[in-house]
Amino acid sequence: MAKKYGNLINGEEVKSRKTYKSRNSSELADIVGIFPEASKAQVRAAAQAAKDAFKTWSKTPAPIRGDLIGNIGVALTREKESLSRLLSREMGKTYKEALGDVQEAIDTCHFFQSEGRRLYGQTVPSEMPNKELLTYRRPLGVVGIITAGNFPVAVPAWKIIPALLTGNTIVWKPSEDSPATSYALVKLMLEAGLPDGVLNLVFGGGAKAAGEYLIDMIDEGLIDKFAFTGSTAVGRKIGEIAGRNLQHPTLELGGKNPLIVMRDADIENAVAGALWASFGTGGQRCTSAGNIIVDAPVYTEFKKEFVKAAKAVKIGDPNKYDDVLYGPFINERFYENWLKHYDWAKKDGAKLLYGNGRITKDNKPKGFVGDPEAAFYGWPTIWEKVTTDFKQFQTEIFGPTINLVKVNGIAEAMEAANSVDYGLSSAIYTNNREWAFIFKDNIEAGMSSINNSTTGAEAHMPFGGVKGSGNGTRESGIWVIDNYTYWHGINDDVSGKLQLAQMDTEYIEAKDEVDIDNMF
Ligand code: UN1
Repeated sequence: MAKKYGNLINGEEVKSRKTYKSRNSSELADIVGIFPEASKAQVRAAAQAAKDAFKTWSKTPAPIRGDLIGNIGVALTREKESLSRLLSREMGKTYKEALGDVQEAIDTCHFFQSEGRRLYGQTVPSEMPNKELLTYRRPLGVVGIITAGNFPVAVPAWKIIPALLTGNTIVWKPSEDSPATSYALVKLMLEAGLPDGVLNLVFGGGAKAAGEYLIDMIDEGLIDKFAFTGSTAVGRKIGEIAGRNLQHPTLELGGKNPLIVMRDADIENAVAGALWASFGTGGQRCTSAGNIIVDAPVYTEFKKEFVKAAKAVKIGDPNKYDDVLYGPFINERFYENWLKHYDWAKKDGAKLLYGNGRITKDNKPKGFVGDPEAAFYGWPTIWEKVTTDFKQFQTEIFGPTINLVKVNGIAEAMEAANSVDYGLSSAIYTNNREWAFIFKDNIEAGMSSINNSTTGAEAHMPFGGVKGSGNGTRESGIWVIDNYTYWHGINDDVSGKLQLAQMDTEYIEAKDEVDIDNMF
């Protein structure tokens, strides 16, 4: 019998009247746990607890908060394998990738542990004598967080760790696809010593459920900052609500990431990068490749090698087979959304090079291992004869599918790469310095790789996109700190009299002009 878990509000486990089951993505009959659907009153109580806890947490010295982040890193390191196994079971990514997901959170802890001993402000010279100017970073207050299920540890950690370090308190609503992993993560964070109410966890769905209730708390005045990873449509809604409350949310939204292969590329390396970018995590990364843009002289060679590599891909339950490239869809909804693009392709006239919809007992690629009907698995799918006006070129599909787009030269490659409404990640394979420079200088994206996949951002680099991929905020590294703090400028006047800036300032007047022509 699966166990029932509660929301974690103010340090207590709080059950809800309504519940739902979290299932093993690779074996739907296996129930990981039963989780609550938080009511609006419970979400409000969590936000109120966070508001109350802010009073003391924001005054806890930053080095002490940093030390606690260090404790979280220690707990995550100790439980790295067990948490990764749980993550892999619940969400369906491979164990190796799950280890990477957890490692990204550990790296984030390492980075922010020592940031607690920096969190620098500035001392700034005043234009007046006996007056000092200083700047301080101040926390924003209560942060509402909603995250997706594809990176259930790394992506929440990118938000939670810097928000805590800078003195904010939190209500987190994780994806309904990964509640057990989220619960375990918060338990480890609480174990590290977080006072009650500093980090609260509420479960449930998005629309007309915990996610929407949490967004409602912005208008109720209980949330001071929102951080969201998910669809562009929901991001826009959060942006509007935050905007009318004069807040600046962190929005990490969709992507349709181009990977360019130029005529001089190392084809073997490009095929390996393209294969991983397209089918790694079953295409369910926001950094997954969406379109592979191939320079005409190597199109045929690349296509041949790429299709050959796709045919050799091993797919199956990652909990049973540790050498699969990818596992199942996170859930049925992801599968159904992915399947629709077969119709779009037919309508627009794309040519199917490889793939055949859902993997079943009677319809499976050679590399499939195990029982395909224990969950939802998709064929690695490759299309060609796709142009930039096709729906499948423009739309984020979030599954194992990729378009090959033939272009001629760097100018056409750049035009195709920039012709989507998204701008998250991007990649080029070339050894030509000029083409690499043109790519770097012109690509409309927040992140770019030269001779590497579109995925694989490191934990201390700025993560985020342009255009439909976000609102310009960045996660990770030093850049994220600006999103969880505001700058407070202080004038400290010890002159004992009223000194008026600009007006009482004793500027030194210039003397008679020097005239070099008449000097010699
Ligand atoms: C995501 O898919 O939301 O760069 C995050 C990468 C990972 C993070 C992806 N480090 O692919």
